[in-house]
Amino acid sequence: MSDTQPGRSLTLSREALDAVGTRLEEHRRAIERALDRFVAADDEPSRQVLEAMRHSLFAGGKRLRPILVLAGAEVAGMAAEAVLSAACAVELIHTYSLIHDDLPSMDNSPTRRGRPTCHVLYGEAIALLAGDALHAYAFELLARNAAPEVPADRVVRAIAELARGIGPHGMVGGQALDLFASGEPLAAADVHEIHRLKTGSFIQACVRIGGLLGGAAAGDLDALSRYGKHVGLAFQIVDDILDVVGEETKLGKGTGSDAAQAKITFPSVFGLAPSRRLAQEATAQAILALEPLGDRGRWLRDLSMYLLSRDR
Ligand code: GRG
Repeated sequence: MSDTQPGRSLTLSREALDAVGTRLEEHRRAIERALDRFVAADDEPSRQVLEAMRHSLFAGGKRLRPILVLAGAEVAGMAAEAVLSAACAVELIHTYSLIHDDLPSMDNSPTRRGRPTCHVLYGEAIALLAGDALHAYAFELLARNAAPEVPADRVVRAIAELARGIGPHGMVGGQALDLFASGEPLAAADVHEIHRLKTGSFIQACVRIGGLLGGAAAGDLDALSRYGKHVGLAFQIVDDILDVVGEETKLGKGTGSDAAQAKITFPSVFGLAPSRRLAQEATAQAILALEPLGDRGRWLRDLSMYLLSRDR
């Protein structure tokens, strides 16, 4: 994808892209190990619910949201290890949202990430409970953040941040608007609003949770908020574009599902080429937001460019 502002490149060199990929892989491994500890295979009164939770949790997700928690904390100078349980908490929330989104009463999806969805394997009741259990356990994990360098008042703010990002003023609100909007003619502002709530507010909360737990100064937190808002929008637009032009084997799901369900997406409302431009603009805005952070914003900047060029 090309630049949107003179002198400001949105394209990483091949070496820089590889370096981001390597770093993401390291983070992903650390998160997978922690998740495997936190949601252990033998640690639940209901074997079925636990199996269903683990089926969806260990299905090859990109772990973007936990990585953003770690990145937000890094900006504030906090080590990844100290916020690892919070990072895992947001992945539990993400997994709950996908399980519920796939249910027959919502998107009715038979596959996700190339595997049968939770309700297809375990039935609807267990899938609902697995989502509920992940949701509850996420808040338990966040509240139990045990690192001594993270004071309790920061944990309380992070809990409020997560609840806000995924509740009626965030992900759930956006999901409801999206469900009721399918097939309806919408104004451009409505499309932005649906996606800001459904995807953006949770992604923004993840970056802010890292910053809050790390004790970021007000100005830094403001930069992280603006970055999270724009990168969340760019992420959703690229997701919509990939549903039109992506490769099914890489995505682990069929493409064209949004169009088949008359979903409100950026390409369906604005067209493919304008959607690409919107994703570039949102990424440029995300990078601009990092300017006050100087070198401390470098990893988040590279990450936003990597996400713009992703193919899965
Ligand atoms: C059910 C309350 C409730 C909310 C559902 C997450 C969601 C809201 C709907 C899923 C459909 C969708 C495409 C949402 C946009 C967010 C998004 C791009 C989700 C996929 O996130 P990735 O790409 O997934 O990070 P992986 O598989 O990598 O974990």
